[in-house]
Amino acid sequence: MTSSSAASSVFSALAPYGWDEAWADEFAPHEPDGLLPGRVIRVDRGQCDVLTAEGVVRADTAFVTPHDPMRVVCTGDWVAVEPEGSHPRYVRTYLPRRTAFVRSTSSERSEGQILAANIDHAIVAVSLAVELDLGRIERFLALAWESGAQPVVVLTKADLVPDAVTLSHLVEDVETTAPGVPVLTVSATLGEGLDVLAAVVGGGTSVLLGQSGAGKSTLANALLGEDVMEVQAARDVDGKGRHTTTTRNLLALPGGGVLIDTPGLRGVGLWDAESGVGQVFAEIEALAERCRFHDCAHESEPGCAVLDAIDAGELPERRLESYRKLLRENQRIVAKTDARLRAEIRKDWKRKGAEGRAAMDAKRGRWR
Ligand SMILES: Nc1nc2c(ncn2[C@@H]2O[C@H](COP(=O)(O)OP(=O)(O)OP(=O)(O)O)[C@@H](O)[C@H]2O)c(=O)[nH]1
Ligand SMILES: [Mg+2]
Ligand SMILES: [Zn+2]
Repeated sequence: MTSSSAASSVFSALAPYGWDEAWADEFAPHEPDGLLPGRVIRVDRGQCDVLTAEGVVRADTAFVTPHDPMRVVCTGDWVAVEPEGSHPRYVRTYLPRRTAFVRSTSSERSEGQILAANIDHAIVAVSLAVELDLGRIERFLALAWESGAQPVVVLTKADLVPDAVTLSHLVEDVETTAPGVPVLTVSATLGEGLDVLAAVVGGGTSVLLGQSGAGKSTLANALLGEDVMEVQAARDVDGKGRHTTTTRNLLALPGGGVLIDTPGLRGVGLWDAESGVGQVFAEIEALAERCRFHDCAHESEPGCAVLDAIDAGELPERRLESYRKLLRENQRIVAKTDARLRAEIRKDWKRKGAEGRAAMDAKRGRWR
């Protein structure tokens, strides 16, 4: 095969998984070494499945698994893998990430864990079958904004909400909690709202995030049009069941777009997410610009526009409390982690993310 026809066969094999000119350029320096480009579709202990032009390759990640958990290859990464014939086949490197969803493994420790890389949409699935926890949604959204992807909230199991008025109030509550974030309502059971969701995930890579039992895998199957992901046994609507999905899996959708399903998260700790927190509470940050004092803490200062808004009933007090709580938690984590390490980890994807998004916006006039 000539090198140009090899390149075009790589392109046609990988394009459904998100390969583009920019990734090809990024990969070019590895070509002379005979390495193959591919996307990580799933990772488990020391091994991963990489989708390449030769099909799915089982590869060893020892080369790219240093002690730093943030440097571990993760689902959604584009990697350079060794050619056929080497045993084992190692992943030699991963290409600089455009975006990444990172959380702290717990609020006590300051270790970051990457849940998905190179995502365009971070979809937070929230079950309407249980009481809404707005604070948890805000926490997910802070990390979603921080990832560099566009956050989207999907309210699932709408069929379990008794009536339309209740449903519209729930949607409203979430909308005021998520400025700048599209809020979709779906019922996989009734097949409602799926077309809107399909349109969102039809471009780029989306990751489904949220608690166990939120209905992520059910949505993945609905979007795929076939049952690929295992779904929790019926009648478990309280979200406390066992985790059904245990690995993160990347799937190419028939109508275009790529979806990453993830195991449910009981909780997500913030990890270096100050700007993400700011975006979740955009209306508070906008009000704060109008406070009399630049360093206003919105506690009892005169001329505080934030407190005025609360008094006027325009800003729920809960929002201000939640904002403070998340900022404090974030500061605690930041104080415990190495600033140089954080900067280094972020460097690539902050730059790539901006470039990638600009390219995408230009390509298809985005709705963000
Ligand atoms: N009534 C109703 N039930 C749903 C709907 N979507 C999902 N469910 C049910 O909710 C339960 C959990 O769904 P899953 O898709 O397994 O949830 P998950 O978020 O993937 O859970 P984990 O993999 O554990 O994180 C299953 O019993 C589904 O049948 C819906 O639209 N309506
Ligand atoms: Mg699942
Ligand atoms: Zn103020």
